[in-house]
Amino acid sequence: MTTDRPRLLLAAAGVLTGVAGLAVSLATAAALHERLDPPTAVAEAVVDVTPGRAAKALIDLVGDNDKPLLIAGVVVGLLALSALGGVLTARGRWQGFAVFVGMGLVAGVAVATRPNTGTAALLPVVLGTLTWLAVLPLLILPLRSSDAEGRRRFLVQAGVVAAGAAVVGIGSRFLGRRRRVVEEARADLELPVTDGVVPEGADLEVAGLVPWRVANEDFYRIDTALVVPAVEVDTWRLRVHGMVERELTLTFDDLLDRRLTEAWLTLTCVSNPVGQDLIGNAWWSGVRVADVLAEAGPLPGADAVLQTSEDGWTCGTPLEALTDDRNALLAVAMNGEPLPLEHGFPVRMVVPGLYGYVSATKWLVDLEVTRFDDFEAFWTERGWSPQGPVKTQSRIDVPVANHRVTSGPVVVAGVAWAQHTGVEAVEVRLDGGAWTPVELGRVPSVDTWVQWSGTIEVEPGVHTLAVRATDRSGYTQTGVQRDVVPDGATGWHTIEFTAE
Ligand SMILES: Nc1nc2c(c(=O)[nH]1)N[C@H]1C(S)=C(S)[C@@H](COP(=O)(O)O)O[C@H]1N2
Ligand SMILES: [Mo]
Repeated sequence: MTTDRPRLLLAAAGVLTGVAGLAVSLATAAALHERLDPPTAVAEAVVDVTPGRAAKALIDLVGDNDKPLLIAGVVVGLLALSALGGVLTARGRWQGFAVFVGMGLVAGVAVATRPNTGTAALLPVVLGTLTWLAVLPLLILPLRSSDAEGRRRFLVQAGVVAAGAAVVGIGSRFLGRRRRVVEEARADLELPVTDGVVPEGADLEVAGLVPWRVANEDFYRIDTALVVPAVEVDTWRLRVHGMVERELTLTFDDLLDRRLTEAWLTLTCVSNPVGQDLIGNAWWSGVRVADVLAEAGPLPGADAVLQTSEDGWTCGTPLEALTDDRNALLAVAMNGEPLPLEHGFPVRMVVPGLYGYVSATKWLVDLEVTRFDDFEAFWTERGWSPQGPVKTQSRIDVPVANHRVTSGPVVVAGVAWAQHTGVEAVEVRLDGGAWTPVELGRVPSVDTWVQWSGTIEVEPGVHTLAVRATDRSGYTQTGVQRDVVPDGATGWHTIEFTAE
């Protein structure tokens, strides 16, 4: 009896059903100020269940600005399955319903397994799924009769559903967005910090060379959060516990009551391939982690601090690096401003000499003094090394790889880094010839990158330029090319350019 029902209309009924449920669930999530709406939770879960290397590739892929792509993919998948659900009702209504119930279950599991989600986070999924189950029969029943009257009734119902979804969708835009609230609080926050003055001679000001101080807007961003956590200053707490004499819980004001330290510090990502730009230098203001840990009193036997962010990301840092004399900071400001939300507002950690994945927790809320033997953290579970000291590296910014220059004297420039060890010398090599030293910018400490520049003579033709740094421990960068997994890339950045 149902074979002549037009498939296209059934698919349309399915898609419209999908949209209606989605609108209801997004509106519910917004109304509840949930950090994660169901499609975002599914997208994050996809990243999470993807093992090791594939996860890294995925995060690289969606890395900086392309996160919305993954969420868009989830929504497209949802709509495609909704269309299928509509079409399947021709075979028996339960088959169509099963598709929607299945999607609801997947979303429910994804939301429930996200960190820091209470039962309230499931409400958007539940209401969205109920909407699906209510709307689907409403749309397919009129299509039972294939006559003009049935079509007319379908169009009327579809119009009503579409209008309802639009109202819900637009309405939810106006609901208070937590992010906006936190952005406003951040704008009003006055911190007792300074802007930092770039030291004389640090920035060589060569055209095309990355500025020595990287502006907050230009600073690289790496994290697993698809939605930037919006953490309110008033409710923020830092808990310090585990193997300590005294547990501490600090409010933001408690933290600011302590002595503030400010320092230039270069942050680097372990996933930075040779020659790439997942690195930046900024002026950080915050409280020394060592001061806070001293108040808590780490117990003998502890060798690590397990850090946890508001969104449940974790990393393990050597206790030593947080208690020795280096400026490991609970940072509240970056380049003289409260941390941007993307960079960990209101408090993150930065540790000179360690890659971000083992030290630089953004949206930090918890420090557990513990032992490396007793835990695994987000990236170590995925095959990355528990220890992540920054490897000495260097990069050529000028000339740009594969560009053309005029033959004769050619300016070459770039950056080199060996945080907390310091860069001693940088050399370049043209066309496999002799290594020649270049000049270094003046830096305020061993914790920042160093700019380098020089002039080389080049004849017309295609050339190869390589760079290598020697750090203050006497180590010269190896030419052996190694990938970023498990503890950072090695090798000399080498480019080709043409002189004419
Ligand atoms: N909460 C949280 N903090 C995090 C991460 C993350 O995924 N989640 N990634 C870390 C990594 S791998 C790096 S390299 C730095 C990057 O900091 P940035 O985005 O401010 O440059 O943050 C670290 N802190
Ligand atoms: Mo990283």
